[in-house]
Amino acid sequence: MRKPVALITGANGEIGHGLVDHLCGRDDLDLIAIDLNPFAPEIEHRLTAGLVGDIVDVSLLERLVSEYEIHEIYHLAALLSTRAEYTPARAHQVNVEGTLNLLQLAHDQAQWHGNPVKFLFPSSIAAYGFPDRATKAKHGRVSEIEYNFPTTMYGCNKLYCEHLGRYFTSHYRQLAADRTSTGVDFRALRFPGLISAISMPSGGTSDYAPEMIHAAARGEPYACFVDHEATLPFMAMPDGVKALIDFAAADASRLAQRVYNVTSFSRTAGEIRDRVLEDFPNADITFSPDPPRAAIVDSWPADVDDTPARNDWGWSPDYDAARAFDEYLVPKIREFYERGD
Ligand code: AKB
Repeated sequence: MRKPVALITGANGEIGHGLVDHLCGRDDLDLIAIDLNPFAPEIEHRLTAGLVGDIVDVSLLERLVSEYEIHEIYHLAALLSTRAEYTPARAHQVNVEGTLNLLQLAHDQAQWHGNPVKFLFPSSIAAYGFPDRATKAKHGRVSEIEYNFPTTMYGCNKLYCEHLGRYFTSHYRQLAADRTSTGVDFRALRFPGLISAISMPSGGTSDYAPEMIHAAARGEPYACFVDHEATLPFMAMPDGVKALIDFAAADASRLAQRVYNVTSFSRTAGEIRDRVLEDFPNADITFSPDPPRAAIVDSWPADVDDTPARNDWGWSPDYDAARAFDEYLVPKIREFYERGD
């Protein structure tokens, strides 16, 4: 008899640390995880099983379904935007082929146990592509269906996988004689720049915000790779986890779309620097733009319209900019470095 479980991929990552805390200890589903790297101790002991491996390895996924009955998937594993530019073929393999493997697994599992499989997919503001900063500034808040012209491999991967998830939910095997419901319940959130106090950013282009704060807390100089006017939407990591949990719990009948924007607050890099200096007055923060990385940030929206998420499934952030810094980032980052993690 296989155990009914929820599966997290990329559990060691920034979102994974927070999500494992929320998902472990559920009485309806045990929690298993896959990650390329060995699990951090604070994660591993919360898992029923942790498999170290690659989501592109079909034999690993076959081993998984031989032991577990998968009812929910939180697919966090991905190569983020900057890292993906240095290894685009590998990024496509992990971000797209890995996602396809898991969507196929979700379909097959749903056919086996006869229940829909919820597939939570963190997409990104990287799915957008403005031609330049002036157009971005003039346009302001962007809806899900505007400016979907990504300029990075990661953004292309995320946009395509949104469509792939929609296909598996509504059109997979549409010409089959014995066509039934696909059983895949794909749900994607386009996250802004997520800022975590307890895990280091890894390979993202929005990472200048968390990197700046963490460097200040360590007493190290930080040369920001965008200029002080560069603007992005951001979100404190606890809200990122909350959005995934609330979205997963929403009744499917309330969802008018499969892909939703969510955001908390937009800030320029200069405003973030100014806020950091309030708590770290000696922080050595300079601006030394790296033109190609700065151009990626300029192609992403200054703000997103998350009205559909608010209307359809009650999204609302707990942390605005003030609370994010006052009650989460500054105190938790100080604690993180004082503990010597
Ligand atoms: C990145 O910078 O690649 C990510 C993202 C905005 O999706 N943090």
